[in-house]
Amino acid sequence: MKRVFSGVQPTGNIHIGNYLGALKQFVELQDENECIYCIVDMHSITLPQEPKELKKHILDVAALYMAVGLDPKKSTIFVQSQVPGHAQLSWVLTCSSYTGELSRMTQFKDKSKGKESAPAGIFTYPVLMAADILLYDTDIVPVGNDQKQHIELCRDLAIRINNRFDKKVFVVPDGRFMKSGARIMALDDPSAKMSKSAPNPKSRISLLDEPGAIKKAIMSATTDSEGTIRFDLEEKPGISNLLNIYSAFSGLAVEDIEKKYEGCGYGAFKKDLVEVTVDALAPIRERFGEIRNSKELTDALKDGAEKANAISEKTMQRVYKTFGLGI
Ligand code: ATP
Ligand code: LTN
Repeated sequence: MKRVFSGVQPTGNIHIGNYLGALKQFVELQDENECIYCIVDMHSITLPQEPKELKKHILDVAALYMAVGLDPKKSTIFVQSQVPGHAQLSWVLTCSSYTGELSRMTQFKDKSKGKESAPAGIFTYPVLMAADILLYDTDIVPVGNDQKQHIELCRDLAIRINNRFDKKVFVVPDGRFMKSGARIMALDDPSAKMSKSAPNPKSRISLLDEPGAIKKAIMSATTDSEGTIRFDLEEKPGISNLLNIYSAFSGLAVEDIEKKYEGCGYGAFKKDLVEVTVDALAPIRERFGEIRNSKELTDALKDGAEKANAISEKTMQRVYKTFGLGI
């Protein structure tokens, strides 16, 4: 059985990019693997969060994990800050990281914009992510495409430390990416990734959006003037993004969807995509409502933190011993 680990930040409304790129894989993997899914609240404070909002968002993400189909009997679900091992291992890994490699991370460059006042947390963010993964001897990390560089860094750190001590201190993990959901683009600008923080709410579809909001976002999505439904990332990024979303929600191959809509206009295609999306999200919204304020949710997180701590403590003993820390 392989060990799977991944995390989502509690920074706002989870959108269909997060779902199709990451959460959908979480569910697929839970039957055949030992899965550990984290709500990475310590990552979220790399940028200031309003404490009350953060508390709410942590439980929102946990409830969404369960609403999309994660079963706490099969998967371990917990909140990162409840397991001290993440911060402990992060420091050890920080001391094995190079400032050069961290300054080359595209997410750091995008978010810091070269400013002296950029928080140091955005610089060391990928090290904390590597700690999350290595703490659990993870084999597989299901994520969206935007995390490829961070996974590479995590692998480099594991290999570097294993080589230094000439033994397998850490398992070297592999990323896992979806075929049609790995990179969902913004609906209003298909050159940018769909994001929780973009100012235009019509740029994204959140998992808890009402059918009316879903319709508005899809019907106003940016396309092109050619009028044919054809997958072409270079020439037709808007339509290609909608085809990806259609494919990921319906399970149909992109080629089959192209055939289905041969000779049809964008209006008809978009109308059907609204239906496909609304149908896919309705059960998630319903289950979220049932679970969000339940004892089932808080019990699952308590149980998850206990299980995670048990694994984490073992790893930290091994790591401290390897590095000669403690007495
Ligand atoms: P955002 O940029 O949307 O604010 P994020 O990427 O900073 O979110 P998370 O919420 O932690 O941060 O992402 C959770 C998971 O969703 C990650 O595996 C990430 O790769 C994936 N993901 C985020 N955006 C997209 C997207 N547009 N398409 C596919 N996967 C995505
Ligand atoms: N960096 C990720 C969130 C994240 C994560 C992780 C993903 C934090 N720790 C460990 C997978 C494994 C993001 O911003 N999307």
